[in-house]
Amino acid sequence: MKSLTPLVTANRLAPVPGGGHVAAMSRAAKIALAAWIAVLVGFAGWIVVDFSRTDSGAPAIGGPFSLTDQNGKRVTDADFKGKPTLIYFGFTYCPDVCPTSLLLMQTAVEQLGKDADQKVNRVFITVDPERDTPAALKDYLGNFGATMVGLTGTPQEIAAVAKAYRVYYKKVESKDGAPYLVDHSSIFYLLDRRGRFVRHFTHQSKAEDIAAAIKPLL
Ligand SMILES: [Cu+2]
Repeated sequence: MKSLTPLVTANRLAPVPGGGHVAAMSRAAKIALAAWIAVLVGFAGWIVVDFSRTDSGAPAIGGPFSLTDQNGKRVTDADFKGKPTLIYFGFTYCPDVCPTSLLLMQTAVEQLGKDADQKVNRVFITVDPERDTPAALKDYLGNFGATMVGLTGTPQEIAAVAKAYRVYYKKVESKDGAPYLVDHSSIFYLLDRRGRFVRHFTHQSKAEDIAAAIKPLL
């Protein structure tokens, strides 16, 4: 077991007297392993979204935007302050990922109580402004609860907000004359009451985990 001593030293865990060596070493090994897993998981997250940080230490995700909601009203990021916010980018013609994501968003918020949809902003921002007019968003979002906000804008406005949130999207023409699709990253952004990015989820996240992350922000 002495061969493990350098690991203990490297982690600055002094061996404890009275046979505590083994426990200390195994704890150090666990810490080292956990640190590695954190590094690997962090790296995997970085591939999905660039979580580079600003000088102030806050993640460089999000920022001001001005868009049009499903009722034709202009809204900005400031309109969502005061409540935690879940933002998802997608498009109404999306065959599977977006409906799955919007249902997950709804389920997560429902787990916070029956009037939780009044306490959490749920925002769907289209990456297909060409087809997703306010009327199209209104029609579509009616399937996912009354308080879901749908946002669209000019192609330039959508490009700007997608860039701020590090969202990838790309139009893909269909070969058989079917409506085009839009490849897009599938990420939920959780913002606190002041509109600051807290963390992200994907459509494979569990509703319970999303609800648990929102709860302390209420
Ligand atoms: Cu989609």
